[in-house]
Amino acid sequence: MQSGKDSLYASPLGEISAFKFDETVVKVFPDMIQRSVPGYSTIISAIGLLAERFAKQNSVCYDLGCSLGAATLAMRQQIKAKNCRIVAVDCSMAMVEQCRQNLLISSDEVEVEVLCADIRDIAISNASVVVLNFTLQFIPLADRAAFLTTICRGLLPGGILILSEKLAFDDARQQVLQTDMHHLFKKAQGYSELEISQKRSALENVLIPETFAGHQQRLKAAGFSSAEVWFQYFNFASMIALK
Ligand code: GEK
Repeated sequence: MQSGKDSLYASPLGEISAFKFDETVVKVFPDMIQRSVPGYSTIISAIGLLAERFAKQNSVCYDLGCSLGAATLAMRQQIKAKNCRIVAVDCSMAMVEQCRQNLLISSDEVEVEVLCADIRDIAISNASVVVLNFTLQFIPLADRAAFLTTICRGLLPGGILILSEKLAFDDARQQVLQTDMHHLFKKAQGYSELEISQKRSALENVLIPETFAGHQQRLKAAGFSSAEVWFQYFNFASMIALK
């Protein structure tokens, strides 16, 4: 499938319905995420490098909320460990179908399984790497702690969770500044004021960001020994949590 330019919110919409990862989004997703998430490509490349370092022989790497498989592809390219496989999971059938297509384009030694499932329902075990690249923010707040505990239990000693999220800020001025800078980033990427504001309405109550301090505290409570930011570009950050 040819991936198109994201103009889903370019015309005035009478009623803006809650954002869904459906076929219309799948068609423009690479363009959408690239122009909406500052630093997205840098994070994807780094996920490959982190997987190269942390993937262990005979273990499993998970890409949870894999969308079209960008992080899976980066990991598949870099992993050197023998008999290591990747499990990529997304609950949007439209995403999963296209992800499977994208994975056909090159064949490597690392076996990949793409599952259509809710990431809260899958068993996680024998994991050396778990990736949550801008996915946790879509999980209901009340489910996040238990889900992260399941991930930590499924990780081998010395395993890594790569957690990328849109962040919120306790300080009101920081919150306004970082939000404004993200909007300026989107404008510089060619999105109009109307597109930015309609997309923001569609994501309200769907994407719930939290502060770094909140993430760090909960990761430690879930069993991780440390959690730090390795990359941040305005209100988008990627964290490394070590078991
Ligand atoms: C990337 N990681 O390109 N179970 C499974 N999947 C889910 C769930 C859930 N409960 N909730 C949301 N998703 C990707 C980008 S996008 C981020 C991730 C974004 C899936 C949802 O279907 C979507 O594909 C993905 O999480 C979030 O590196 O669009 O901002």
